[in-house]
Amino acid sequence: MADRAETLDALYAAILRGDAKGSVLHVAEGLAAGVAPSAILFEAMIPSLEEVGRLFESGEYFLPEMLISARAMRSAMETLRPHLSATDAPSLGTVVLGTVAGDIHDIGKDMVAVMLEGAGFTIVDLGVNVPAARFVEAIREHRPSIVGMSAFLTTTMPMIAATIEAIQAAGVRGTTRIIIGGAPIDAAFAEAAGADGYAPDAGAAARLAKSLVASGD
Ligand code: B1M
Repeated sequence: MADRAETLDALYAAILRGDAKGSVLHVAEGLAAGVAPSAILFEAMIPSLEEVGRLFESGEYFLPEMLISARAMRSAMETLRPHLSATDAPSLGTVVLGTVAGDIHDIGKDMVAVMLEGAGFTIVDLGVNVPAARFVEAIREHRPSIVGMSAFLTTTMPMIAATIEAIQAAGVRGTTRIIIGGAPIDAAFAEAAGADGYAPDAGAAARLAKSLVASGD
């Protein structure tokens, strides 16, 4: 049987070359060998996609390579997800989550969904390219404790502020807390956009959501 480091290296390499079958196999291999699901995610899967981003930036990867690596990541996530979010605790409340208009990246947003679910929230995932009006509609329908928005492109960051404005203009913000994230987002942007909080990664998003619900802030 392959050891921990070999399995994580093989998974990293499989996502990098866009090998979906291999990615699934190595996740299963890691789980069977007792590697913690969070280690599989944070030590192999995420670093591999970060490398994909670097290769794209340096012109060594093009859109098709980025796409097939993303597909391999998705397949691996499908296998890993049940092991990350195993909780029978009563719901801490509802989180409405989505990637803002103009942006179709969803891997990071899906990880946030998995971690929030694992922390005990009920998730209403609006998907990607979500117009402001759809967030407003979902708040009316689901009365969430938290609304979470992701933006992954510098060009779609302004849609976060626009969506928050639309939520306020529609008079539905009430006690709903808005948290945001995505690679180009930081705390200063979150404050300027009128969000209640920002988290740099999925684990931090779950901790932030829990603390906002607990404090009633
Ligand atoms: Co895109 N892409 N992409 N892409 N892509 C990036 C984001 C980019 C940084 C690559 C690069 O140049 N290095 C770059 C953006 C540059 C910029 O804006 N300055 C980029 C570009 C340019 C583009 C296109 C414009 C390319 C083109 O068409 N020429 C295009 C845009 C399409 C669009 O949205 N309109 C595009 C398309 C694509 C694919 C479709 C091929 C694919 C997406 C597949 C998918 O998501 N289903 C793709 C991919 C895979 C990437 C990279 C390589 C990986 C993204 C990813 O999944 N990362 C990415 C480079 C990179 O990130 N290194 C890149 C892993 C993920 C775990 O991290 O997404 O940061 P991340 O999510 C984290 C945190 O941000 C945080 O938690 C997550 C988990 O820890 N987080 C939150 C996320 N949401 C949160 C919400 C919260 C809190 C925390 O609260 C609610």
